[in-house]
Amino acid sequence: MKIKQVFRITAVSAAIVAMGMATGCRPQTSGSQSVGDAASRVYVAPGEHDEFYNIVSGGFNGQISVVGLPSGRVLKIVPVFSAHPENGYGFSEESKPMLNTSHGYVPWDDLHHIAISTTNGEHDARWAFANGNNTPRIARLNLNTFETEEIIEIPNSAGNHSSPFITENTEYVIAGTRFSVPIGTDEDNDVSIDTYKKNFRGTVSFIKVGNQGDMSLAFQLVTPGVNFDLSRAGKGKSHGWFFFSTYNTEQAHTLLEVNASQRDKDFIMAVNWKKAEEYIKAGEGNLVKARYAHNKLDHNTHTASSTMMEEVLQLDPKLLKDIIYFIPCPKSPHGTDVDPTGEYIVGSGKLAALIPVFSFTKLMKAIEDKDFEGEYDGHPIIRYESALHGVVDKPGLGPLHTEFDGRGNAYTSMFVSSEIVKWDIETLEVLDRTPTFYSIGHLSIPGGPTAKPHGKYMVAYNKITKDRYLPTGPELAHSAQLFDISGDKMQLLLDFPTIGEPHYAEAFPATLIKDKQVKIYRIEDNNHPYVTKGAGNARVERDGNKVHVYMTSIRSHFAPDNIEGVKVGDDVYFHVTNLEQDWDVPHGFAIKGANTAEILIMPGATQTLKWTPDRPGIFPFYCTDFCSALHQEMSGYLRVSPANSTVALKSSLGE
Ligand code: RUQ
Ligand code: CUA
Repeated sequence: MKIKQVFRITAVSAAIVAMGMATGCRPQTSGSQSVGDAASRVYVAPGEHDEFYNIVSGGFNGQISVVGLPSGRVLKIVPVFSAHPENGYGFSEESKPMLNTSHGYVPWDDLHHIAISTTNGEHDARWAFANGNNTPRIARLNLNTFETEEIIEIPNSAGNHSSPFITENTEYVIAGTRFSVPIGTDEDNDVSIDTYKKNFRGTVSFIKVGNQGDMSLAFQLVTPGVNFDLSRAGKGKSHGWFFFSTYNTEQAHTLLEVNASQRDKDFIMAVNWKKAEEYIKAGEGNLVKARYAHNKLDHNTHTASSTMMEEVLQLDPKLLKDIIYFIPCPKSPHGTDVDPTGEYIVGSGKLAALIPVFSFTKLMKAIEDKDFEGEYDGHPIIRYESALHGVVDKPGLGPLHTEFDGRGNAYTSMFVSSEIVKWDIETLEVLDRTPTFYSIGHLSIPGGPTAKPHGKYMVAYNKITKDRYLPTGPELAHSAQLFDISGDKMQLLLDFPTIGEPHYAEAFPATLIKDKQVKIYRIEDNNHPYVTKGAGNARVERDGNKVHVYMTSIRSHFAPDNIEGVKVGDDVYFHVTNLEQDWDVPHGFAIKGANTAEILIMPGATQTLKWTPDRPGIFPFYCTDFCSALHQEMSGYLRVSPANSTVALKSSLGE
C-alpha cells in the first residue's frame, strides 16, 4: 500500500514537472519587444493621468495596491487585512476593531480576489470587495476614499478562497469555503480527521449588500464536503445563478496532491440563488449558532466598531430541491468564468488538456429534461455532454483563469506552459498565444468579468519573476506584464513589479471615479467622541491611570505642545484632530518609545495613538509628514514622572 502510494506521488509529480520542463518555466524568447511603439503606448507624460485604475490584490501581504494603467505606476497601498505602518491602520484605536475576528485581533491575512461593484453587470466602481483567505473574511472598500469601510467574518468556512464574487447588481457577495470542515458546535466539531466523508461539510455564504454598501450575512448553503476553488455569478440570461469550481470531490483528507487527483472529472456546482431566495422568503432554513465578527467604519466618527454576531441562517439544498446541480468538469478545475453574454461558462481544469465550455441554455434544458447521470451526495449530476457547448482542444497546459474582451474572444492563463491563449468563444478555435514571464496565475482585462468589458489592455500577474528585474537577493518582487489586446495579436508592452503576490485584479476607466474622490473630511461633521474643534479646546484629562490628550494639528504646530504630569504606567491616548481643510495636508504623529506605529491623520479627521510610557524622562513628539516649511518645528515635549509622583497634569502651548 505504502509503496504503491509513493509510486503514485512520483508519477503525478513527475508528470507535472515534465510538463513544466517541456514548455514552461523557462524563457522561450527574450520577450523584450517593448521598444519604440510599445514604449510610447505606455508612456504617461509628467502631469498626465493614467486611463485606468487597476485594483490589485496583494496576496500574502493582505493589502490592495492601486496601480495606474497603462503606466504601471503604483498610486496607493490600501491596507485591508493587514496592519499598515504607513497610516496607522490596525495600530490606531479607531482602526483596530476593523481587524477583530472571533479569534481575536488578526492583523494579517492572505488576500486573493477583487470584485468591483456592478450595476446591470457593468462596472459602477462604487466599492471593491476582497477576501481574507485564512481567517475567512470579506472586506469592502469605498472607492471614493480608498479606505476599508467594512469587514465581515464568515463562519463555518476555512480557507475563504472561492470569494468574493458578486451578482449582476451587487445584490450579493458570495464566499465559498476552500476547506470543508465540520460545521456543528465547537464540541461537535471535535472529530477524527478520517471521518471527513461523514462529518465534513462545505458552505457557500451569501452576503447581502445594501444601498450604502453595508454587508450582512443573509444565508449559507450547506453543501457536500468538497473544496471550492473559485466562482462567478451568471449575468444576463444566467442572472440568478452562480457557478463554483470544485476539487477534491474524492473527499480525501490526506495527501491531496495524489488523492484529490484521482477522478477524471470534478464538478462545476451550479447554484440557483434565486431559488434559494424563494425558500428563504417562504420561511425555510434553520437559524444555527455561529460566532463571527462584523466590523464597520463610521465616517462621522472616523472610528470602526466590531460586533460579534451569534447566528446564521442555513439552508440545506439536499432537503430543499432545485438549488444545486453538479456539472462534471475535467480535472481539478481552478477558475470558472462566465462570458459577457452570460451564455458560456468556462471551466479551467488545472490538470486537463482541454478547456470545457458549457452552455447555459443547454444546462437549463438538461435540468428541465432531468438529463442526469446520477447523484453526487444527493444532488443531481447533469450529463456532461448535455451541458457542453464544446471544448478548446490542446490550448496549453495548466489553464487557470479566463477573461473576456467583449469582442467574442476569451483569454486563458496557462500556468504550466507559461502563456496566455486567446480563443474564440463561439468556434472555440485558438487564435493567438503569447508567452508570459513566468508561470502566469491570474490575468485581468479592464471590465473582463463584466457584461461590458472595456478591453484594450490585459495584465498578466505572474507567479515567478526570476531574471526580469535587477536582482534583489533571494526574495524578488512579483511581476506583472501589460499587453495591448486591441489588435488580432496580443502585444507585450510593459513589465512592472507588484506589491506582494498579486492574485486577481480588476481594472476600470478612471473616469468612473476620479471626479468623485473625497478630498477632505469636513471638521463640522467630525463627531469623534474625542474630537478637538479648535486649538482653544486642546487639553489633557486624567481618568484613573488613563490620560486623554485632546490635541490638534495645523501647520505648523500641535496644541498642546508641552505636557507634564504623565506617570510611568499610565495609558496615554493622543487623540489628534487635524484641523486642516485643504486637500493633501495630512499631519503625522509619533512619540519616542511608542511601540505600535505612527499615525497619519487626514484633514478634518481624528486618530488616536495609545502609548504606555515605561520610564521617567522627557519624550519628544513630532509630525511625521513633511507638511510645510516649518514641518521640522512641528513638535513638542511630554514629561513622564515616576508612578508615585505628585507632578500635576497640565498642558500648554506658548507661554
Ligand atoms: S487563485 S493564481 Cu486565489 Cu488563481 Cu491566485
Ligand atoms: Cu505637520 Cu509636518
